[in-house]
Amino acid sequence: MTISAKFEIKYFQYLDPAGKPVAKKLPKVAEDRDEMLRMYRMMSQVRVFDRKAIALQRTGQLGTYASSLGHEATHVAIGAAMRPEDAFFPMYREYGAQFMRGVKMEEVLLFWGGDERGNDFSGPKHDFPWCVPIATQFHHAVGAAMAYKYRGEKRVAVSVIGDGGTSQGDFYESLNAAGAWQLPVVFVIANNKWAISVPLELQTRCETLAQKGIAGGIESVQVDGNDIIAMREAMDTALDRARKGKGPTLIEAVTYRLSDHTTADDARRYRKQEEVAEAEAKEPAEES
Ligand SMILES: Cc1ncc(C[n+]2csc(CCOP(=O)(O)OP(=O)(O)O)c2C)c(N)n1
Ligand SMILES: [Mg+2]
Repeated sequence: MTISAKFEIKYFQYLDPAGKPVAKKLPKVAEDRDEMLRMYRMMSQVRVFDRKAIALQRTGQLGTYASSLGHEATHVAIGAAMRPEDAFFPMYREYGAQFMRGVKMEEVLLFWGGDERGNDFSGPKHDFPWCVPIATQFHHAVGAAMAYKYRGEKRVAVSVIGDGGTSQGDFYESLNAAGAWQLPVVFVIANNKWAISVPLELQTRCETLAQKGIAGGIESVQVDGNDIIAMREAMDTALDRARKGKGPTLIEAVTYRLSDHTTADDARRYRKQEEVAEAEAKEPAEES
């Protein structure tokens, strides 16, 4: 017996849960005070927005709402790293990324209030609208990336999927096509440990979600999704690779959904308060 192939998944983390550096050398972005402030400011803003949106729903002024509580570092780093000419293919809770790209808070509220004009949001017109059919946004991103490669444009398609979404056929098909054709696309898995009431351990027997990209021949990494520096560095590296024609990257951002799935859910019915408390201690935008 010989070994045909061997793989490993690297894990990137620069900050501990208290925000103290754990690595000897930090990436360059950590020295850019203005950029770090821009990202932290947005993490705070999106958290305040989130609280307000839930209050609006609870008082009957918003139809329903998918919270982004706990995902702030993952989302903000995505939006902060992208260029305007790149295209973003969201799912339904990545407001931090979208605000960074010029989407307005009132446009998110219009959408969740059932007004389709919310989908005609500010920011780059080539960005895609919110996508509720799980995992289909990965196909859209692959299609756009194919066009960029065909036309020789130095643009990157970026999409986000949940841990639950990685069980969908669309997810695997997208990884396969992007790997086979070496497309300029960055796939981010926001692994928040839950797909509504289904915990990650019932979703898959994979040790990491990042390793799902290996089968597609894709550069695949796992990152502390609550660490804005690690997330930003992973995005910068992936976008740079894609722009240089070096192909796609899959980033698994390990985070936690601190909220209910949406305002139509009550997570207390299916998960333990101790687990949530443990995750709260590691959340990315601690309020004092
Ligand atoms: C194709 C499809 N099947 C089922 C649903 C219903 N649904 C909405 S959200 C969701 C769970 C998604 O979980 P995950 O991918 O982990 O994303 P999260 O909401 O945790 O960010 C499901 C099954 C859907 N929207 N689309
Ligand atoms: Mg999830």
